[in-house]
Amino acid sequence: MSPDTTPPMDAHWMPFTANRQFKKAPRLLARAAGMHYWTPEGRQILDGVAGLWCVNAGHARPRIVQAIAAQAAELDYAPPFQMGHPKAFELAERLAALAPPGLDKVFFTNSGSEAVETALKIALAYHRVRGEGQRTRLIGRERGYHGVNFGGISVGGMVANRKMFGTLLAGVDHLRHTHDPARNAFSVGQPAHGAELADDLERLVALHDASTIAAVIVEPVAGSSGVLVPPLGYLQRLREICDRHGILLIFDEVITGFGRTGSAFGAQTFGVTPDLMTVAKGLSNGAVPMGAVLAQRRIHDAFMQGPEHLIELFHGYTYSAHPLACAAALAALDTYAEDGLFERAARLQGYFAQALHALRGLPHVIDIRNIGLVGGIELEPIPGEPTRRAFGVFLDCWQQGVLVRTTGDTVALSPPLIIDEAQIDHLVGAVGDAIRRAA
Ligand code: PXG
Ligand code: PLP
Repeated sequence: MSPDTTPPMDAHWMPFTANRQFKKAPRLLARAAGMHYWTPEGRQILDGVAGLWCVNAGHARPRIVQAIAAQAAELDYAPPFQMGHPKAFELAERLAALAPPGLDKVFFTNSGSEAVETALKIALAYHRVRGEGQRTRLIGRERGYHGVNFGGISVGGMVANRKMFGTLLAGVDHLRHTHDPARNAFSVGQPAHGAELADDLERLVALHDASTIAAVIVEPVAGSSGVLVPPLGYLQRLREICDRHGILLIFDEVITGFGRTGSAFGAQTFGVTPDLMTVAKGLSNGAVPMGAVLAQRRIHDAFMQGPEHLIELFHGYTYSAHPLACAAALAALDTYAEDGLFERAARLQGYFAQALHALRGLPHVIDIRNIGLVGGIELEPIPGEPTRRAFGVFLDCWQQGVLVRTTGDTVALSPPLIIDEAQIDHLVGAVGDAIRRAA
C-alpha cells in the first residue's frame, strides 16, 4: 500500500480485529457501489458478505443515499422521549406490516446489541407488570450470538465473547446448540435431524421450574457462530414448549431479517412466530445504524395501565428512531420491495446451494451449510491452530478481490441479495481456489 493512501493508524482501537496484524498489512475500503467495494488504490472487491451481513440491497442504492441526504437537511435530529417525528411512526407501521401477524409494536434502538438488551428487559418487565415478577431467568443457547452488551453476552454462547468479562448476568442458563455434523453434515437447507434438541428446554424447566423463567432467546439461524441452520421441526418444538410453560420466545433476527433466508424474516421462512423479535443490520441496509424490537400486541398492551400521564417503560436511547436512520430504513424497505429482493433471494437459493455444495470433496472441507442466501463452509482446523486455516482462506480471497467472512474455521458467505448467478460463481469459485491453495 502506498503511503499516501494509508492514514495514521495508532489511535483507532479496532473492534473484533487482530489490531497488530491488521496495522502491519491494512485492508482498507474506500468506496462501494452495488455488489462491490474498491480499495483506496482502486482495486475492485466483490462483496460476499453484504458488508457484515447488513447491506442486503447492495451498496450506495440511490434511493437510500438521497433519503439520508434529504433528511439531514430537513430534520437532523428530534428528541425521541416525549416527542416524535413522522418517519418514526411511518417506519414502525411498515415494519409491523412486513412482520408475521401479531408482531404489531415496534421499539427502536441503534444496533442489534441494543435491540437484544431491549428485548430482554421488555421480557422481564412484561412478566412483572402482569404480577409474575418471579420470572427472572433468561435462557440462551450455546453458540448463540446476541451482540456484545452484558445481557447479550450473558445469554450468548460464544466463549471468547464471554470469558473475559466477569460474572455476567445472574440467573441465565443455556440450551444445547443444534450443530450435529455426525448426523447432518452437508445437509442442503434445513438438516433432517435434531428437532428433539428443543426438548433441552424441558430439562431447564425441570431444573429451574417454569415459574422462574422469563424468556428464551435464539437466532433462527445462528450466524456468527458459523451458520447453523435449525433442524426441521426444531423451532416449532421450541415454540410449543414455551407456550406450554408461559415462557416468552425471542427470535434474534439481526442477521436472518430482511430477506436473508428467502422471506422477510426467518419467522416466515420457518413458519414460527415469536413473542418478541430483534432486528438491525438490513433494517437500514447498513447505511445508518439502527435496530428494533418487534413485540406482540399483548406484550405492549400489558404495560398500558395506570395513570396515562406516566411513562410506561423506563427504557430508550438518545438516538432511538433517529431521523436519518428512519429515512434510510424507509428507503431500504422501498428498495427491497421495488427490486423484489426477498423473492430474489428465494429464487436464487437453489443456485447458491448448488454452487456451495459443489465444494464438497475439496481438501479439509468437513461440512457445508446453507439456507436462503447464507452459507457456511466448515474446514477442518489445522491441529493446534484453530481458526488459522479459515483465516488463510479469507486472506487468499481478499488477494483475489473477494470479501468473505470467517468465524472459527467456517467461511461464511451472505452476499447482497442483488447478486446474480455469474457473481455467485465468481464468489464460490474464489473460495474454492483459496481452499485448494490452503491444503
Ligand atoms: N444478534 C445477532 C443474531 C447478530 O448477528 C447482533 C445481535 C448484534 O448486532 P450489532 O448491530 O450490535 O453488531 C448480531 C450482530 C460475525 C458478526 O462475525 C456478526 C454480527 C456482528 C459482528 C460480527 O459474524 N452480528
Ligand atoms: N451516559 C451519559 C452520561 C448520558 O447522559 C447518556 C444519555 O443521556 C448515556 C450514557 C446514554 O446514551 P445513549 O442514550 O446514546 O445510549
